[in-house]
This record gives sequence, structure tokens and C-alpha cells, in this order.
Amino acid sequence: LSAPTDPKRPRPRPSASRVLHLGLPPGALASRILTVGDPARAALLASHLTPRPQDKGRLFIHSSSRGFTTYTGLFLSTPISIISFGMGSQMIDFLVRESRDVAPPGPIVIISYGSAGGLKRDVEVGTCVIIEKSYNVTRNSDHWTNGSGTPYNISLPVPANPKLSLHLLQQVKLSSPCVLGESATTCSFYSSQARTDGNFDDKNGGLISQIQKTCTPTSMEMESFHLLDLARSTRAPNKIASASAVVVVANRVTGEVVEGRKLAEVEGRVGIALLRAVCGVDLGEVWEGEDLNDG
Ligand code: R1P
Ligand code: URA
Repeated sequence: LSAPTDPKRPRPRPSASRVLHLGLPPGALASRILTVGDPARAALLASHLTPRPQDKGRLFIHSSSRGFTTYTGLFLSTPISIISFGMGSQMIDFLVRESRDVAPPGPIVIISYGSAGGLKRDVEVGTCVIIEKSYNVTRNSDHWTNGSGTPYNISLPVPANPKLSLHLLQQVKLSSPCVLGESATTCSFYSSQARTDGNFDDKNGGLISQIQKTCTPTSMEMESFHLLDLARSTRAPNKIASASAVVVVANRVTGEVVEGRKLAEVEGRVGIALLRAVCGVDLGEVWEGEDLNDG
């Protein structure tokens, strides 16, 4: 590892020129990033890209040893990167911080696109939800240690970039059912998403009603909160605008589960709409009213 001696580059790198977990050198990323959990979804979206001139006829692709795969190319002549990260908030932390290290200077946009559980009876599976704000739902280990608090904590909400979210909603609505909604982002697919398992003392039998008393989420997934939270913490002039879109694959209230062929069809259609949205957004407009020179 190179020593983190330069205050402008405080994170360790595997070499002087690549960030540690994404494995990317400067110049590998575009200012517009669409991120997904599933590597197959990333490959599907990347099939719509063409190579940048500097990549000599081949799409830029890099798979890192830590589970990130990055594609950079052009969508309708606009540079864009698609990054698959696997699952969970910690992978989002690597993705956002290290992307910021190697992306072009200036504002960037990161949109996440995933699947989710549905928490509203009337939102059918196959519906796209644009997440306007997210609550973090986390297992409170102190409750198991000494009985303090409740088994699960629910944070205050963090908003997505409102202009970006509206832009995504308008684009996706042109081709697919799409609503604006809140999300519960959880620390586990199991305990904090209220999936009961007799082998574990998860104390989560009342969790869905606890969540529904606190907020009105439409979806439940595992990354949006951290993306929105980190993005709002970025400093000008390298600010990140972020928003999140999910497709509901299982309705946790009605028990309805999306059928495989329908899911593939919806995922593809929403994916193209999001590529159009990310590439069509005006980076200056997203931050309208904010002083990007005020670090
Ligand atoms: C759990 O199965 C995973 O599915 C959702 C959740 O956020 C979590 O990462 O995301 P993806 O559709 O991106 O996999
Ligand atoms: N992803 C999740 O995190 N939860 C679900 O129920 C479905 C997809």
C-alpha cells in the first residue's frame, strides 16, 4: 500500500494510481454514475453503452478483487459509469468515497438502482419507487446486551436530491408504473426486514408495525439511506447529488411476489429510463441555488 501522506488524497491505495477497493485509476469514471447491486444487472445496462474515444473501441471494464465491477462508456454520446457493488451499506461507503477520489473534478451524480420489498398494499410488485427520503432501520445490539432501548432503532429521514428524484420520476413514468415514496433501509435482509427465523432470537415480530407507526415507507431495501446520507455530506466543489430507484419484487403486506419474466422485462425497461435520466440531467440544474464554489 502507498502511505496516505498527501492530505488531498488521505486514503490508502494499492498503488500510487488506483483506489484500494474499486481498483480504479483517475480518469476511469464519468461524472454520472448508475450503481446497482447485482453484477448481471450492471452487465445488462452496460450492453447499451458504446466505448469512449480514449478506450480504442473497447468498453472500459474493471472487476476489482473486492467485488466491484465498473463499466465506463457513452450512452447517447454522454459519458456514464455503471458500477455493481454487491450488497449493503458498507459497500456503498467504499463506492461513494473512492468514486469521488477518481471521478472528474466538479459535481457528480450517483443514482442507485435496486430491488426492494414493498410495504404498501396498493403498490403492486413490478412498480418502480423513486425514493424521496430514507430511514435507517438498525438492530440495536444493546437491547440484547442489557435490555436497553427497543430491539430496532429507526433514524430520522435523509432526503434524496429533490430535483434529481423528480427528473427520475418523470423519465421512468414515461414507460413504467412509477411512484415517489419513502424507504426503510435496513442493516439486514433478515432481522431488520422482519423475516422471522426460529433459529435466531431476533425480536422482530412487531417490527413492521413499529416502522409503520414511525413513517410511511413504500419500500424496504439495504443501501439507499447510506448513499443519500454520504452524498449530502460531500463538500463543494466536488458535491455528489444522489437519488435512488427500486423495483418492488415482493409485497410484504400482501405476500405477492413478482414473476421472473415480468421482473426481467421491468428491470430492463426501468434501467433504460434511468440511463436516459442520468445522462439527460443538467449537473448545474441539480444544484441550482447552491454555491458550488463554497467548500
Ligand atoms: C438483498 O437481496 C439485496 O437486494 C436489494 C437490497 O438492497 C439488497 O442489496 O438490492 P439489489 O436489487 O441491488 O440486489
Ligand atoms: N431486497 C430487499 O432488501 N428486500 C426485499 O424484500 C427484496 C429485495
